[in-house]
Amino acid sequence: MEYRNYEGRTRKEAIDRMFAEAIRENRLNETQLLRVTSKEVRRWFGLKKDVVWVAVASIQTKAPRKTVATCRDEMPLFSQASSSPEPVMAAASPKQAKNAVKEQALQVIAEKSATVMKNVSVSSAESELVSKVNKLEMEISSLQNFIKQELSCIREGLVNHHLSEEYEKENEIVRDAEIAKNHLLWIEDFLGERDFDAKVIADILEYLKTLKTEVLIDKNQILLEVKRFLLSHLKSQPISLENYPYGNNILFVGPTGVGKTVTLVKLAAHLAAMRQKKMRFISIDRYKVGADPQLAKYAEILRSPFYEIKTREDFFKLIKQNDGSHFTFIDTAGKSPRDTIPLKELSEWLSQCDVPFDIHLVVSATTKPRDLAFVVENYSCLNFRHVLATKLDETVCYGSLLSMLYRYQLPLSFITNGQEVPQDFEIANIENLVNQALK
Ligand SMILES: Nc1nc2c(ncn2[C@@H]2O[C@H](COP(=O)(O)OP(=O)(O)O)[C@@H](O)[C@H]2O)c(=O)[nH]1
Ligand SMILES: [Mg+2]
Repeated sequence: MEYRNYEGRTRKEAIDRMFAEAIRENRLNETQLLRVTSKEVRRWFGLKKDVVWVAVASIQTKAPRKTVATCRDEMPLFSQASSSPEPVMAAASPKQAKNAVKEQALQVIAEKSATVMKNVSVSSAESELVSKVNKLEMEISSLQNFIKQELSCIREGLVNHHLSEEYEKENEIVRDAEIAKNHLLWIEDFLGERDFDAKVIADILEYLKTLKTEVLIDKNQILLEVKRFLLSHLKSQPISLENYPYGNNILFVGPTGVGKTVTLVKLAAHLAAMRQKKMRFISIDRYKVGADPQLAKYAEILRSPFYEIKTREDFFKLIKQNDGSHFTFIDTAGKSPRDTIPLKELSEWLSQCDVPFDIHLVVSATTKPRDLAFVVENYSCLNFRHVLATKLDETVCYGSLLSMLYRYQLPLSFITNGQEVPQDFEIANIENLVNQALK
């Protein structure tokens, strides 16, 4: 490889010169322009500044082709010498002839060594090029390997990342499912501790299992769902004391000692006394145990008539007789809810009267779920319209009462939460009760 500079006053001139020379020397293909640069030169003893453009070209030195002539050149010295067209015989004397041959031989040797030198320089440039190409090839292949390795690393990394994400997700699902399962056990215990009935708990769990795991992994959300479930499944009933819509003959039934008599007076005080309505009290005593003296006393305080009834005839007569009372409050005295005969009798009494009765089944909130169910079933022959719950102040577990209302789809009319007459008495608010029950 050879490098040459071509100068010109312009860039074009420098390049043109390079091409002109290449054409002249018939080596256009071997000439390659490497770069064109400009430089400053000073002429006229440094007085004038000029810009000169320099084109730098590389010239590929060709390996000489093996022509017939070069083959001949490569032939052994003496054979070439013998085939030389120059006749050695032209010498004047043998000595001269000998010298001539010697001279000719020297000339051939000189020519030959020049050719060899030329070939040596060509072949060294070639081998340099070949080694450079080899080196480049090696570099390219090592680069390719490097890229391949890097790509496979990246691919592997991506796959691993994806797999670990999937694994994490699966783990999370399994973990959440486990938490949800534990929370279902927790809510089961929670409701059981608050006296909810097993059947109601089973229904609540069945509902909860239909919800998404996201809900079930959060205890507060579970409580909200239980509340929602209960509120949507409990029967509610609008009650107003100012405009009581269920009739004027109000009858309380229920087990002994739950607070019927006291609560009847409380209701009378709110419903009639506060509204300045005339009222009367009747006590039905089927067991001949004697009417509750409390009721007679309260009737006296409220300046209202009080009647104690022991026979059906007396009852019919009294119900038919109108003494001008706006409300009739009827109390019942009993021994035990197991004794169903008097309940059936009372049911007949009521059905044989033409008057409609607004019957409240009075139960204590402290009663166990099974006992409450038993009471409801025994008193069902009386077709009571509502349940009235007493003694809410004596328990913190309203599960039993709510379970009964849920199972039998009964509405709650009033609640009492203390012995004070008439204060400890309220219209039932199911939402409040559910909130309290789930505390
Ligand atoms: N702590 C509490 N005691 C009540 C409540 N209601 C009634 N009682 C009491 O329960 C007892 C029985 O009441 P009573 O009216 O005679 O029941 P009855 O046999 O069903 O007529 C009485 O001592 C009442 O004062 C209440 O809401 N809370
Ligand atoms: Mg009583």
